[in-house]
Amino acid sequence: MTQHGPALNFRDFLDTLLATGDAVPVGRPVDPHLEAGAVTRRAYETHAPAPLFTDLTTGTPGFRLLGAPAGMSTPDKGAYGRLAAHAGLDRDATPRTVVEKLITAMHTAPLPPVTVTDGPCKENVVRGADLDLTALPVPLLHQEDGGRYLGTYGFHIVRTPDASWTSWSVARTMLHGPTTLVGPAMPQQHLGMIHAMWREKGLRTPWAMVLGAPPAALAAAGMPLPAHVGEDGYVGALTGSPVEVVRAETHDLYVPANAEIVLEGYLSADETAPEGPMGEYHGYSFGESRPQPVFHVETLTHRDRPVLPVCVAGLPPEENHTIWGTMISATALDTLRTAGLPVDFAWCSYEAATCWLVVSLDRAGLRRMRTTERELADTVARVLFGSHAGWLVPKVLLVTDDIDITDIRQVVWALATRSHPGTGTHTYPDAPGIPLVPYLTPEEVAAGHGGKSVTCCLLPGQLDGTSRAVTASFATSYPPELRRRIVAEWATYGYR
Ligand SMILES: Cc1cc2nc3c(=O)[nH]c(=O)nc-3n(C[C@H](O)[C@H](O)[C@H](O)COP(=O)(O)O)c2cc1C
Ligand SMILES: [Mn+2]
Repeated sequence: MTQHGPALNFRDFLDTLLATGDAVPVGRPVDPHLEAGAVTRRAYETHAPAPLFTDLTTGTPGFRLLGAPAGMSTPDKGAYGRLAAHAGLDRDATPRTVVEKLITAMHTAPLPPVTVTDGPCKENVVRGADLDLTALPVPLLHQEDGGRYLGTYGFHIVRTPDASWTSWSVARTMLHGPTTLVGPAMPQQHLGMIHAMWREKGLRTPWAMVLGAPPAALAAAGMPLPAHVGEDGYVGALTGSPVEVVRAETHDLYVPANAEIVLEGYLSADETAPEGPMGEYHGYSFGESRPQPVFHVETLTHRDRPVLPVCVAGLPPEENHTIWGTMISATALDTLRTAGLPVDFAWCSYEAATCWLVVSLDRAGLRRMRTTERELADTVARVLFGSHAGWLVPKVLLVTDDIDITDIRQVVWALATRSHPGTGTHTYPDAPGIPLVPYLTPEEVAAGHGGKSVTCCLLPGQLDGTSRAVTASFATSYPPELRRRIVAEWATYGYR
């Protein structure tokens, strides 16, 4: 018996998407070389269902690809339906419901995984001379890419040498050879931290990568939870059920038992190879490769007719925005609240490509702070930019809670009408940040800090409650009784 349900079983997640029409079985042969990526790209950009490619023109027969596993849908289907399923919620869940559930789970006791002796991920075990990753239908996602990417929607599993901390984290991996992959392990990310611990001992890092993982596990692995917090126990807290894991074939790491595909091996201590370029989350490809660590695969295990999920990074919305951005929103909101700031909500607008976080402030709480704009911006910067999640966020926008920050039109209106071009933006050149941000100078990239800001979208007087501004809109400019009647009788005005 393996555990079921869309949040804890990728195959069930896929079946639910197919049943609701939010995934489509692609009924024609498709080439993994660019064609699957192009179809997936178009699906993201038109909010179309996730394409399930079952008939691939190259690669080991039986393997399938699922593009856009957490792409956006059209509102009639539940725009955030695929995201919501990752958090164990119904298709019609709002961003706020998802984020609050993620935060509640952060304050719930971890529910560690349970070990089972067998699972669907062991239906096929490939090793030795039979192992050739290059024979799999690994897609070339964009014509600019420096290689074929196997791991775009999977997570790494590593454990500290003292076994006190197991980390599940999402980061991309590119094919390098028949049994090798190459990909980033940044020192600020937990994969890089744990890799450094093994390297210091002169040892290679036991490693596994899970593809087609339980969606809740993938989401947790894309979430900047603090160091030494196990994402595996967080998934249990989030879903209310411990994840079923099974021992790897090659070493003592444990992997989700119902995963579609598992790669087992090690991360070599010092070996690197060129990786990239790849079309990335910010919406650009920079046309150069960088040396990154090499991952050695000793064993491949997979389900029958396995499904490889594929994220084709680029212009929003794709999973770096819908999953990563939402997970950053939750951890950042929790950090700001815990610091005692009067924060209503925090949201990485998908349209901003995980390059900004909008924070809405409770108006009464803001007045009680008796603060200045400068002080407020500095406090937010200090609290946020010093955190693991805040390292990922280059720009912050502050607005009051009359703005629904999950509606980009309202955010644009606030940014245009409330932030002063001369005094509204406060910069933090010493704050450390992720070096992948497109506008950073080479000097800032090398230094590891700079290019970070807090923009206050606050009208004069909004801090002390003396602002005379009243929004002119349907919601605010008419008596409630009149609005209710108009809505109820809308068709009688000639509207269908
Ligand atoms: C689809 C997707 C792709 C991602 N790709 C990378 C990546 O290539 N490198 C990286 O450092 N982080 C990547 N991330 C973000 C990390 O998963 C995220 O920052 C997470 O917090 C890292 O785990 P850690 O906090 O345990 O280090 C990606 C996230 C998602 C959802
Ligand atoms: Mn972590």
